[in-house]
Amino acid sequence: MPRHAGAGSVRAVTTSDTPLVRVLDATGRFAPSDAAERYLPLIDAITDAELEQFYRDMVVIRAIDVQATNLQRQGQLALWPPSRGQEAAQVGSARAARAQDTIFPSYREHAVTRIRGVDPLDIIKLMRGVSHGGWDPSDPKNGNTRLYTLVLGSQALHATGYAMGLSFDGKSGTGDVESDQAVIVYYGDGASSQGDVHEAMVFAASYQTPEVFFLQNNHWAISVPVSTQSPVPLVQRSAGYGIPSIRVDGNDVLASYAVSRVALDEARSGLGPRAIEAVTYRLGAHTTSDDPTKYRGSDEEQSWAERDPIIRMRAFLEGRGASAAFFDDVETEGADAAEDLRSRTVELGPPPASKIFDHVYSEPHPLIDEQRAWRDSYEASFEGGAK
Ligand SMILES: Cc1ncc(C[n+]2csc(CCOP(=O)(O)OP(=O)(O)O)c2C)c(N)n1
Ligand SMILES: [Mg+2]
Repeated sequence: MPRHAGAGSVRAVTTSDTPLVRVLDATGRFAPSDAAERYLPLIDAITDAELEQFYRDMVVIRAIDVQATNLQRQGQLALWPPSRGQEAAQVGSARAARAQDTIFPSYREHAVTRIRGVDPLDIIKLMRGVSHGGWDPSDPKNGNTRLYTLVLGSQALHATGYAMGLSFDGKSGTGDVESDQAVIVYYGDGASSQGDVHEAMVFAASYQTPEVFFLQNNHWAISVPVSTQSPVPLVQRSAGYGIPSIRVDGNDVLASYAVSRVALDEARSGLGPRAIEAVTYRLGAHTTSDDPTKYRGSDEEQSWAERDPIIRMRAFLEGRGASAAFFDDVETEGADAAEDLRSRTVELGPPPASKIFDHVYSEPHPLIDEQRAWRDSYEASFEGGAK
């Protein structure tokens, strides 16, 4: 039983009577649960190329994630929040989103952001402290991906406000699935206890926003287990606001894709918000500043390692006859992406000191101009410039 400072006892979350959408079992066998029934036509329509893409996405982002973790350990980054273990939840939902949709991530959605077109180096810049935001959300190459948000749950309010705007502007609910827009917001089990998330759900339900709340229940909010957050499955929280809510095996990329696709298309068509609880697990540390051995046991980690989403999908693809050459090719792509990220990271260097004055105000400001001029003259007072 995990230890937790502050809680009298760790309660078990009652989950046995909550339907769970699952398509692949832990061994990669096609074994749909009862709750998966309505999604089977959609699953059947997934092409071989798409199946392989899901697997490729998961393997490549894991290689990038492991590389970034190593780069932090080697002093190249201030911090890294690993996504290892959560690839299926992220890849399935991100591949389900349509190009016109807007993504509001938390801070661990490395697979989501990459699928939308964000360069992982932009996340590195954020975690290295050389960029304030990481990327430009208005640049079309970033696929309508808003910035990472470290203030837990605040992105849910941003997403709901944005989704309300889509409705007001007639950019959603017209009946054209190819152009109607929807919003998907990512948050964690810990964030699900934040007031911001609840307020966002109240407004979403009141205004029937074109929005999907995508909760990755990775079982931990740093050292606090999900059983301390709630004695009932978290999917019941959104349901309590009248938002149709579904629980999915977040380590099953096919199930994650299907529930997200349906939820987003329902939301975009004017049926109102939807919520998904993706049950997954953070296999790594909370961030590189955390030591999970202080609060959870290796038995638990081991039992989830056996449900690794990548191993599961690989077994499924092998069962369908995917070639060894395909898997080799994916491994090579992952290794190349990781190596490319490493070399571009070490080339980044420090930001210019004057950058501290940028973006303090959106307009030029005399006080900032004065401070910048002072700093420039101070630097000039050193022979060869300030160190
Ligand atoms: C408003 C706010 N309170 C506290 C924190 C400190 N904090 C950062 S991450 C975290 C745990 C979040 O857990 P969860 O929502 O489950 O997401 P996960 O890290 O597991 O992906 C906490 C408490 C914060 N960033 N923002
Ligand atoms: Mg969590």
